[in-house]
Amino acid sequence: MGKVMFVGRTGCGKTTLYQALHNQAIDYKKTQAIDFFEDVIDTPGEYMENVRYYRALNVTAADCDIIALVHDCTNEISIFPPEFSSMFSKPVIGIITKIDLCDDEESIKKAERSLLDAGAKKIFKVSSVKNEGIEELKKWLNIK
Ligand SMILES: Nc1nc2c(ncn2[C@@H]2O[C@H](COP(=O)(O)OP(=O)(O)O)[C@@H](O)[C@H]2O)c(=O)[nH]1
Ligand SMILES: [Mg+2]
Repeated sequence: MGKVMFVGRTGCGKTTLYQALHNQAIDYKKTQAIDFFEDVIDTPGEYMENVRYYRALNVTAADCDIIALVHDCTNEISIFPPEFSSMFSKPVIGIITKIDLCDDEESIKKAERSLLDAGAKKIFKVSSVKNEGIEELKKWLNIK
């Protein structure tokens, strides 16, 4: 699939997901700036939390092939406005993280609905900590 850009609020699990997708030890590290890796662009949560940074996300999207809206299922409120995907001219997927912390079907469904409303065309459900859904996402993104 080429390069994927992770977008989502601080703490939703973007950096941990990067580590899980690359078989790295899970190690907390605050993302202070945009991190460019071979197959992933990891963005700081502030870029999503502050509307003034939307433009920076948009510019950075030029360097990726697909955008992933990352949402933590324990968070009841989605940060993505409806049709958020329309600001990108690239395919947009949704990734629901921390599914190990959400055993009720309703919070997962809610997360799924908000990501679809934001314009995600395909939804993945993962736990980086329990290694659930990671292989499927890895395959789909063609991460080696
Ligand atoms: N239980 C659980 N915790 C997670 C998972 N993914 C991330 N976390 C935790 O959530 C916190 C924020 O993760 P981080 O990847 O830094 O979020 P980011 O700000 O989006 O990059 C860290 O304490 C992680 O250990 C997961 O799948 N399950
Ligand atoms: Mg981070």
